[in-house]
Amino acid sequence: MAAPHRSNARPAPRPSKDKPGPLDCLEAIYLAEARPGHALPTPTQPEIAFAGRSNVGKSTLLNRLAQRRALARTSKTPGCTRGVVLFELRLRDETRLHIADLPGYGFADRSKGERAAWGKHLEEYVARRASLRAVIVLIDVRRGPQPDDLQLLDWLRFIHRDPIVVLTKIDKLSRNEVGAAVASAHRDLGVPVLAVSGETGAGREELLQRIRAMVAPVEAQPGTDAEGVSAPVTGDPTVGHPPGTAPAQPDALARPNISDHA
Ligand SMILES: Nc1nc2c(ncn2[C@@H]2O[C@H](COP(=O)(O)OP(=O)(O)OP(=O)(O)O)[C@@H](O)[C@H]2O)c(=O)[nH]1
Ligand SMILES: [Mg+2]
Repeated sequence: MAAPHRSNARPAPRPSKDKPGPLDCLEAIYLAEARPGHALPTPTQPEIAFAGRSNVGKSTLLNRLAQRRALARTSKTPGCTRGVVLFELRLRDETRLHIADLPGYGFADRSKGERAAWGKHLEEYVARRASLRAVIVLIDVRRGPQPDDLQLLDWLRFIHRDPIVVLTKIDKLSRNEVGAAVASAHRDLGVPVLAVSGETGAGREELLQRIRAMVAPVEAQPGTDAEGVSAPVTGDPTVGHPPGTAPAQPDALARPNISDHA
């Protein structure tokens, strides 16, 4: 376990011009960090994860969703987030969820052995975490999808994990340029694409609405856990998926090359 993050359970400070909204974050708490060889706590809430290249703005966006300045650590130096870091958020509308901030890929400043250990750790988290409802894949709006992003998206589809693709840092481009980038990513990836800025908060509500839909309680089916959050981690990457839709164990070729983790 690494040094604790700052946690802050107080209501978020809001500029006085804002009216209270249902998606205001009333509580945001650091729960745990797991590095290779360490397990996360047993899930108690539906979870989503932030994935993407190093420095794309995952931790900054998480802070923006939580309306906290320094809940997750951020830095302009790539490789800031070093473990799977778990937070709990409670919104005004009583939505409760966990968000996992993942280390970025595409950052090769570590030994080959360390990167391999990281890749395995993250693959296991994404494939096996029973409470994981969606993976938010962040892509820099100025660069568009890179080969490692495409590999990750392919693999997520292969293991039946729902990706939400989000273009970040839209404050860096004009409105027209952002529109063109969203259309192009949508065309290339074949999935809906959201656009956000962790810096200004643009797109926060739309993203939270998508997330809220993904973490909403599902109808209980006989013999299943409705929330899918208390199933044990069994080593089966298909845990948490409806029976009959589970894919075969992904083979090495289908896996993303996400071993460049910090
Ligand atoms: N202009 C602008 N800068 C951003 C935005 N999001 C993040 N940044 C900056 O980008 C840098 C990286 O941000 P992080 O949130 O630490 O990136 P990360 O994806 O968590 O990085 P790793 O933990 O290394 O994987 C920081 O200097 C942020 O201030 C954004 O939406 N707009
Ligand atoms: Mg980070």
